[in-house]
This record gives sequence, C-alpha cells and structure tokens, in this order.
Amino acid sequence: MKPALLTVPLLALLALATAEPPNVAPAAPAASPEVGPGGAAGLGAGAPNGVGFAARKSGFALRIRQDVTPYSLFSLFALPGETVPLSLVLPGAGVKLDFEASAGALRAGGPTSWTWDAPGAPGLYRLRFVESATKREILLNAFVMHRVEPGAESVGGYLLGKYPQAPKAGGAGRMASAYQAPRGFVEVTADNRDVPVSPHFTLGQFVCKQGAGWPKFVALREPLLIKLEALLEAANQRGWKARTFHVMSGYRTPAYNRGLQNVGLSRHLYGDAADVFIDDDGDGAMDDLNRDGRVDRADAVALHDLFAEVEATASLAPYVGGLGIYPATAAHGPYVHVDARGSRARWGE
Ligand SMILES: [Ca+2]
Ligand SMILES: [Ca+2]
Repeated sequence: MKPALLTVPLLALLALATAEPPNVAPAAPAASPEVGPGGAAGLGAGAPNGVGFAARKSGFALRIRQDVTPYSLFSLFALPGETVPLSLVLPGAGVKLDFEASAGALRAGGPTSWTWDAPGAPGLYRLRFVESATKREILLNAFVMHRVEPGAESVGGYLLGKYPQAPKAGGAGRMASAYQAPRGFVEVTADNRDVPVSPHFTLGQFVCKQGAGWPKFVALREPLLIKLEALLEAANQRGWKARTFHVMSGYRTPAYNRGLQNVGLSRHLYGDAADVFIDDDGDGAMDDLNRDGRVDRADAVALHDLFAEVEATASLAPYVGGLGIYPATAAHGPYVHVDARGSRARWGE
C-alpha cells in the first residue's frame, strides 16, 4: 500500500530512518534511561564506548503539530491546557502503537492520530508511543511551559526584556508567526537542566547566559532540535566525531541580546537558533575539523559547508534558515550560527 499522503520531505525522512540500523539501543538498560536528571544516556546510549554514532531513530515517526520527528527520544513544548495534535506518519498502515502519558489526557482520534491535552501545571511530563510488534518507541519529554501574556517583560521573576514588534507578516503559516514573541517559556532548574530534549541535546544547553544561578527560563522550538540532530548525524557521517554540538549561544532574552548590541530580530530570541561548534576533545573551542593543524575560520567554513549541504536535502526543507560563519575573536573561537526560521539566509561567507 502506497503511503499516498506522505510528502516528498517525509519520504526522504523515511529513507533516512530506514537506512539506520534498528534503533533498539541494545546497550541501554530496560528502564528508560533517557529521562530525568543525569540524562547522560541521551549523549551516549548506542555508543557506550564513545565509538561510533547512533542517530537513534525509532523506525517510525510522529508528527507533533506540523513537525515530524523520527527520533526515539524527542521533546514537545506546550502551553498549559493546550491541545496538541499528534499523528503517526511512518511507516504507514498496519502499524499499531501503544501509547500512554504520565499526565494530561492522551486520546486516540483514530489508529494513527491522537491529541494530548496538556496539564494546566507547568512541568515535565512524558508521552510514550510503542510499536506493539517491535517494541520500538518514541518517548516525548513534554514540557508544559509557563505562559506569558503579550508584552510581558519577565516570566516567573526572570527578566526577558521587551520583544521587538513583529514585522508585518507577508506570508502564511510558519513565516507569518515566526517573529511573534514566544507565548511560553520552559523553567530550567538544576534538576531538569540535564533532561534530554532530543537524542544528543539537553535542555540546559539552550539557556541564555544572562544572570547566574537557577531557575532560568528558555524558549525552545522543535524545528531547531530536528535540524540540529540532522546536522549532527551528517557531521559524524563526514567523519567528525561529535557526540553533540557545543551550543555557545542558544536562546537569548531580548534584554541579553540588546547587551550584545545585536540586531533586534535575532532568531535567538525566538528559540530556533543556535551558535554551535564541534568540540569533541572538550577544550572549549572548535576542533580542527579540516585537520590542517590550526583552529581557525576554515574550520567554521567546513562546518558551514556541510550544514548548507544538509539543509538542501528534502527532509530539511521545512527547516531552512540562517547559516552564518563567525571567525575567532579574542572572546571566542570560530563557530557557525544555524537557525530554522523557515526561509534561507546566509552571511559571513
Ligand atoms: Ca576543541
Ligand atoms: Ca583547521
């Protein structure tokens, strides 16, 4: 039976998913290692000796609102009480999923569609979808955010500052809403900062550098995580060892961004941008990716060029965005900006 409803990007994504070895995480203990504090399993499961790289795809995929994730571990960000639509998009008919949620109401609308009514209380919840026959699963760490009203300049006592006026929307869909101030923020504490939001990234990697101590509040969007995972897999396929990207800057509050004298509409304000480099040797700076014995702009260019290649593939079509090359300065090493704004932008090339 042909999956007639699948779009080309989804088919490409299926191809990627099925090209993977079955992601049953043989080295992982049965008790879900992906959740909770100390989620180092999110970095290492499938590669227990630090050798090789496991993309950790489940063999099927879930659509969360409009975003599709094939990963066995992913996240969902919801407002209190929000009804979130979910559906099975791969591999199609004949697959039976068992499902459960730790809280809120997860209801089947049909054999391949569900809605989750998020609880009213902010916090971390879990949704689990398990393929009956194979026991392969997708676990969603579901973050119910703290809601803010339009124009709010703080959340939970944490300073945000003033969001810029959204430009007049010219188009429909994602682009039209991309510059609306976030309506919700995830509270990040010492207890949940290590919770994985995708196989190779944790919540704490994306918090703003503003202020000291906890809690902090972060805006984070699913498209960024889908994109970063795809780029990380490609980097490893290229032969660059990277268990994660070093996220030098993820979310930024408008107040913090203003301090950087940055452009008003930086994607960092909206939770779908990250400044990244590969630092698998852990010295705090970009690794020598092109193996010329130096760490400089050329390594950022190499990373950028790979990102540009990957972004051009069909499965990432919904997540095109900005790519910028930044050379080393006295304050930092070379890095690459990546975002998922929904339209192509390039700078620093
Ligand atoms: Ca390094
Ligand atoms: Ca180099």
